[in-house]
Amino acid sequence: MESTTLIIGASGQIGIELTMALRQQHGAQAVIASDIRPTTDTELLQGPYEVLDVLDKEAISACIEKYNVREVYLLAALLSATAEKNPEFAWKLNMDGLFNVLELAREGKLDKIFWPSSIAVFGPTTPKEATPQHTVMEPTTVYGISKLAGERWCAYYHQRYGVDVRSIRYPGLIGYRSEPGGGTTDYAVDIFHKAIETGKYSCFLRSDTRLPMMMMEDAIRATISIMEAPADSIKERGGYNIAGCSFTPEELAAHIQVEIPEFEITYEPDFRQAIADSWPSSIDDTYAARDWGWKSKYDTALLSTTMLREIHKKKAPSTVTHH
Ligand code: AKB
Repeated sequence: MESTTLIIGASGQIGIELTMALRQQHGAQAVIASDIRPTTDTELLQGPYEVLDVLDKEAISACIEKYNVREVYLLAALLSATAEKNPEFAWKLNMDGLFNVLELAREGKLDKIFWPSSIAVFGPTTPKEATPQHTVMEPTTVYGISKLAGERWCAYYHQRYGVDVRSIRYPGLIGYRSEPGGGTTDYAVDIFHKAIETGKYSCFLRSDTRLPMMMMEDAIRATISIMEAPADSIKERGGYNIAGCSFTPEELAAHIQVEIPEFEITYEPDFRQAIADSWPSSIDDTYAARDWGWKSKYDTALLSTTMLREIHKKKAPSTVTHH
């Protein structure tokens, strides 16, 4: 049987798009999508789909055997805002899920793993501008703590057992195909939907909160390129900084107003403000550029026009205007 790739957490914001991209590249049967619940998503059902709990190591092992899986993308996790509401479960899910997959690789059942880290590994004592690859890391959220610990475990499994695990510190990801799920950067997706649906948006972060962000297409390209890079070019076995663009809610609103002049934004910061305040505002990604050729394509203006155009298309397929 041909070897296959397993995506755990395929129904999530990154999972859906990554499944589509990898199936496009390798064929639908070569990519096994899985998540904790059954799906009705027609994209995910284009190829094999399994109900799989990342906390059930035996079930993952059986799935690996059934499909001759050699590569795993482990995307199941609680994101920053949701994790703060249930810290104990967030720690369990984010850490035990990773251990299960790292252990299966150590046992020789997998050749390669992708595990997502995040800008949440940084904290208030980290330099905020052009945050370097190697710097002070004192995260204050349970999500950030789990990502930092996860990075260290990935590096440990690589160094001690030779496990080929690769990771990226994603910034906020902005896409039009899938909904974000419980992150602090989610406003930058919701704002486009609300701008088109109602012309108004109430933002849960302050107007001047600058955060690192990235168009989903860039993020998927980064994920596939780090996984395709030769093993000896991957020097960082924790997580790589990657940069897309950085903006504040006020700046993003101004970009939207270029195309929807009547768009109005108001601000009602909630508990997510403190999370955002602890994160960098921009990222230095020279290590990713040097080691595996990373370069982003989307600036804030292109991100904004792409989001508006594509969401419009989805909502009113017959009245599309192409910019
Ligand atoms: C979140 O906001 O929790 C995520 C992230 C930056 O990891 N989007």
